[in-house]
Amino acid sequence: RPAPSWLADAVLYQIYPQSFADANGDGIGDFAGIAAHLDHLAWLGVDTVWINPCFASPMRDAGYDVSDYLTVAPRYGTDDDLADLVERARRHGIRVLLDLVAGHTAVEHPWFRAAADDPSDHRYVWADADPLPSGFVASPGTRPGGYLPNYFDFQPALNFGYARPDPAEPWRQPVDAEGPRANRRALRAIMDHWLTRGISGFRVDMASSLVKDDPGKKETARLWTELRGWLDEAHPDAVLLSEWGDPAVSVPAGFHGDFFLQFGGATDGGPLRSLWNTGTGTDRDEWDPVPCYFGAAGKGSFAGFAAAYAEATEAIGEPGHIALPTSNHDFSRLACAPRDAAQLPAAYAFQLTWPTLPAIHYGDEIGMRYVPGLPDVEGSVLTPRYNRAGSRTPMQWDDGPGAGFSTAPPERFYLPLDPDPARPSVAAQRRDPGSLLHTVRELIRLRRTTPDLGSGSPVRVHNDGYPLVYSRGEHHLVVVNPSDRTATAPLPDPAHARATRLIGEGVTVGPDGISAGPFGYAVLRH
Ligand code: TEU
Ligand code: CA
Repeated sequence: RPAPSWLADAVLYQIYPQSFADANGDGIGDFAGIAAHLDHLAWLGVDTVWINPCFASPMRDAGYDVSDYLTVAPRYGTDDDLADLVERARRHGIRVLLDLVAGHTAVEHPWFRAAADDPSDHRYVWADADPLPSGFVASPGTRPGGYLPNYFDFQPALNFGYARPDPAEPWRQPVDAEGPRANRRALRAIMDHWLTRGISGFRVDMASSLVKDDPGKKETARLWTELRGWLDEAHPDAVLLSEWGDPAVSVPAGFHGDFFLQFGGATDGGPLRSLWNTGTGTDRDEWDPVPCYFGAAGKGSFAGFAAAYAEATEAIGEPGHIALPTSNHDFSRLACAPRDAAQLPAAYAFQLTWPTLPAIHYGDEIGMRYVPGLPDVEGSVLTPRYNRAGSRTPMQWDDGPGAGFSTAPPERFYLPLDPDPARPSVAAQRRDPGSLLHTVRELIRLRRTTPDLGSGSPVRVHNDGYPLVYSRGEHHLVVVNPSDRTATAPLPDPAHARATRLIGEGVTVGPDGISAGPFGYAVLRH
């Protein structure tokens, strides 16, 4: 079954619900807060939102530790509030995707509490062995042995079996054993529950992690193919996007898009960074120990990025199945320091004209920065150098003391606001037609009204040094210079000399070729 056609010009927006908007003044974002800001999203032009996990949870990993998949977390509202949000979003032309944490639960989940006391339970990967196999964590219950965690220790892996079962190691169960079968049924029931309530699909957390010791992820792919087969009957329009990292495997298994290009940047600065600047990051250490986004001179390897993209696209057989996020709740944002602001329009010009599914992490549309030095909140610490909380701070709606995020006193916010007195805001940028927010909006509008620029139409790269030069479809040429120096390239075709600029800054195109000033960009029609 092909991807739904609306995905070709979809622009995804990621909402970290804790931090988007707080409607009831308790210092934590909620569903009613999101509903109150749908106008902003519709004005910006996004048509799909993905909400990070919003289910019942002890919140030791921001909700990626689910204790009940069928009830929302009370801090965000009620099940009815979510239903109301989904309906209001629909009226704004916006689809809602939820986050499916398929591979693990919280230790507080009733399934795990039962398993920790019951040696006949097979919902989790449990070794009744002494000593425990490596990687296992000691039982918190009366049952001997211990369990396999999937991410943090308090996130026990659900048992979907091992690709290479071994009776001598009984926790290595076959994928068709009773526990894995029960868990696959549970996944169907969870998906069915929320799809029946009007959501459009899921972003699947750690989708590749389900079957253990699975070389090539063949058994994990088989599992998702089976689930997709069920969805095709029960909810044929449901969209599944994977956090997997290998679209050549995840897309044939039934995912419509894979967050492939979020990897490779992790703690050194995030998704687009690996494209923009593959340097070690030492160029910013003089001002800030936190990994950041761009290198001053544009040291990145676009050629490497383009090659990885081409290889993945060839394996899938068509473009449009790779998601390219600006950043997310795990990685540093596009901006870390004031000097990054000058580079953001060009980054967006690239993201919104490349044949990937663009995803905007809330706040990136105004250039909210990665905030260094925050406390560990809800499992956000990863390394001493990098704290995930820095990309999860409250959304900056206006220039008031609480940034329009909440009416609670800022000291009661669940995470501190960016303390920078010059922090950007939606209100200020809406008043300024030259702002990043207006540029992003215009680029989104262009993408969504120009089939050549959508994710379904292929790309032809003409120059993979600086400036990047590529064609989209028959009639569109894109020039992007990630560097702070003027860069030139030959014209791919003499006809381009007469091209019309649809949007851009700092790029000239003429009979002598293309010249792009520092961080210049242009989308041209010829
Ligand atoms: O992240 C899984 C994942 O791939 C991480 O290893 C990621 O690369 C890391 O956070 C880099 O900073 C997902 C969620 O996005 C994350 O927030 C959760 O903590 C994790 O799963 C466990 O559910
Ligand atoms: Ca609230």
